[in-house]
Amino acid sequence: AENERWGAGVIPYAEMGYWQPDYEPEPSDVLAAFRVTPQDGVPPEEAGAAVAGESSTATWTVVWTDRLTTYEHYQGKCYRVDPVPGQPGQYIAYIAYDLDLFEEGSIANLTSSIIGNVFGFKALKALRLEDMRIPPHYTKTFQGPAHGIVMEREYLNKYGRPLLGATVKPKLGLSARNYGRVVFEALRGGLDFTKDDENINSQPFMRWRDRFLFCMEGVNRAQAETGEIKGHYLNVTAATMEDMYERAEFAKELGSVVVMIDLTVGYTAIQSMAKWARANGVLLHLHRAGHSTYTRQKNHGVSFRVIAKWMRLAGVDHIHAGTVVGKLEGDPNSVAGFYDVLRVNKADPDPAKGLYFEQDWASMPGVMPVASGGIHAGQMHQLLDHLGEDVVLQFGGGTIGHPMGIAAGATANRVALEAMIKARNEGRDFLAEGSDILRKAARHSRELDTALALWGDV
Ligand code: CAP
Ligand code: MG
Repeated sequence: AENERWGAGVIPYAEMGYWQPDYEPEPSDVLAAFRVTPQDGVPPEEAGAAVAGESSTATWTVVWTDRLTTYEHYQGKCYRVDPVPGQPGQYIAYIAYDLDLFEEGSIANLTSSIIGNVFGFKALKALRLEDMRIPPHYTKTFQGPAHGIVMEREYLNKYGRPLLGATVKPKLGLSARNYGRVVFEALRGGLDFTKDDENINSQPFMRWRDRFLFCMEGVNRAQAETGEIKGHYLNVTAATMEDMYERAEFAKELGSVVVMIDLTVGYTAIQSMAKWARANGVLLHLHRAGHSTYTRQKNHGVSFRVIAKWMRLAGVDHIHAGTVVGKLEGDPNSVAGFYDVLRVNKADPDPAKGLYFEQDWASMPGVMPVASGGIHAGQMHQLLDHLGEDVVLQFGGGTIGHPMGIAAGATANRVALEAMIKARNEGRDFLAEGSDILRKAARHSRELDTALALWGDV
């Protein structure tokens, strides 16, 4: 019967030793939780074993050369399979991988195993990598954030509140001088950061060198006017590493505190830039461009919480991680889980937040999460409540769409934030009293008053 299902000569992975219900994971094992949806007739243990096998040592049949290795040591072991309540046909398969399966400090190597082949398996209807436990033994082989949250605040000399930013809009088409004007206006109005958009690189309407020059002119003028340290995330995403390094070097020469890359550049390029960022004392912002193609479906792909773990290891200082209240999807519990992955040093499993394992980061610095996408000043109390203090709140439309102009949009955000932080520090229930706090602050700020009139206070 087995052979009928799999074809002649095909040995079930469970029988090859990839299903080991008695296995107790070692503290140094890398663990993964996969949501598997087996094809009809495929037992869930076999599906889990197949994933364990194909993501570690196995192929579809026993090979003679297995005997030339201590193969039991290298086999991925599916040690538990649980049905998912309320989702018939779906199971969570837990797999343990020996540390020796992975090259030290390489996300490319880790992912070529864990997500390399398994998502195309015929025996599965769908597969989703929900979470991973990265043991300290492995964590310690990665650089981690170039600087991290604590050091970022020291560079910027800004403490005790979320940082404020804005993405320059329209996304494409502005000339360099007009682009630099937006940067200057938003920063002088009260934001800490402005940002290139994910798809601004070096197009015919604005080449990168011109953008960098005019942006940094805006940054420097805003710093001189406000006495605060300001930054513009200069996107150095390009076709080759040589181009990325050239752009990053120029950004540093101009005195930029931060450069930016997109997730689309790939894991190795991200790790290279993280190394560059640490060596050069420049913060590294990562835009998660493209992630939804594989993070959004609930039964297939890779959860963003796993991407967030990989990116903390890879060494970025900032990563977009969701807003809860904005224009893009993201439920409060999962987003809270993403933020924990980025900021907390030691976390216990928390099913509500989608955290399947304990995670000990062994003091690896935290990554500053970035909340961006359709948010505005009228949501300040909700944003502070959901996302906490160590976060960059980015209002693109919510700054540049302000009827009184860009600087006024920035001021509205800064006034709203400072009013909310003050209320919180006084021990008030800022969430319940949020609208009230905003409206009172707006009495002294025409900028905030106008923003609330246009976008509302929820
Ligand atoms: C936001 C944004 C960001 C998205 C990314 C945009 O603009 O610039 O790219 O927020 O999503 O292009 O939509 P607004 P995420 O502030 O004007 O909405 O942060 O979830 O990765
Ligand atoms: Mg964008």
